[in-house]
Amino acid sequence: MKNFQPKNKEIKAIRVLLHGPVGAGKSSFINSVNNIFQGRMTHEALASFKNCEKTFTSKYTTYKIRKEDTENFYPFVFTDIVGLEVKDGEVSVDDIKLALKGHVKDDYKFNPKSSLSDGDPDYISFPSINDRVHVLVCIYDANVLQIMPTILQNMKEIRKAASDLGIPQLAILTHIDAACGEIERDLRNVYKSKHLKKKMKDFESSVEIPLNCTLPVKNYSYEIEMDSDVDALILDALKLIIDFGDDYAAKLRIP
Ligand SMILES: Nc1nc2c(ncn2[C@@H]2O[C@H](COP(=O)(O)OP(=O)(O)OP(=O)(O)O)[C@@H](O)[C@H]2O)c(=O)[nH]1
Ligand SMILES: [Mg+2]
Repeated sequence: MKNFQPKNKEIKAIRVLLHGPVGAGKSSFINSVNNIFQGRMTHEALASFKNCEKTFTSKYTTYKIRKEDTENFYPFVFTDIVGLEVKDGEVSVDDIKLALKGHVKDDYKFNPKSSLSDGDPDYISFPSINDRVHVLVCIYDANVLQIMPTILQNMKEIRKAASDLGIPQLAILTHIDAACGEIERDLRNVYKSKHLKKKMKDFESSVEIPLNCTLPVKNYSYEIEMDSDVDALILDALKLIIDFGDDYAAKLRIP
């Protein structure tokens, strides 16, 4: 991953958009990736305290991964999007659709009352192929028994918009340590756990993302030291995400 370069020479960085319910582990995933590349614990994307009901992330912030001891960054970036909160109404589904096409400026603060529109200072009227999202990743907590129908509906709508644009999609199942005792005991049991397998199948039918595009991950959360078993699953997921995004970005041409 350290040597990755986008196939399309016009693309500066593969843009990964993470979306999913509040507390699913979007920020923690970005932190986990950053930890691996820095070789130590980091907290760039600030994960929230457990059981935080309101979403903690509210800005359209792009996170870059710095190359160790340099001023340069790796050619992939992550946008950690606001949790799909339902209490405040129609949230950001429309904004997320705009983000997919590259219309949303960095640091835009989501407004649950109204969606972004042309003319707003945070609206990019003519997005470049670098502003666009190249791969969409849905993040779910493996312990949530049933995703709320409203959230599921929002997520479906976002995925449909991505599909219409041809943007590839993956799902990441987090909190797998808390989902199964065998996995908590030893993360290497991840593909042996019948319980997790069933969970993944259930998710496949409810979110309609195929099993071979669904990746189990345990984010760094309570650890104070790096752990190679945690890294292995994060890197498996990251590799697939970047490959999918790179294939899509390779087909984009400057208009
Ligand atoms: N045990 C465990 N805890 C996790 C995992 N992933 C995230 N967490 C914890 O779950 C809580 C929520 O994680 P966040 O990364 O803040 O979730 P988020 O999706 O960014 O949430 P919002 O920004 O509020 O939408 C934090 O306390 C994390 O430490 C995981 O894989 N295993
Ligand atoms: Mg967050």
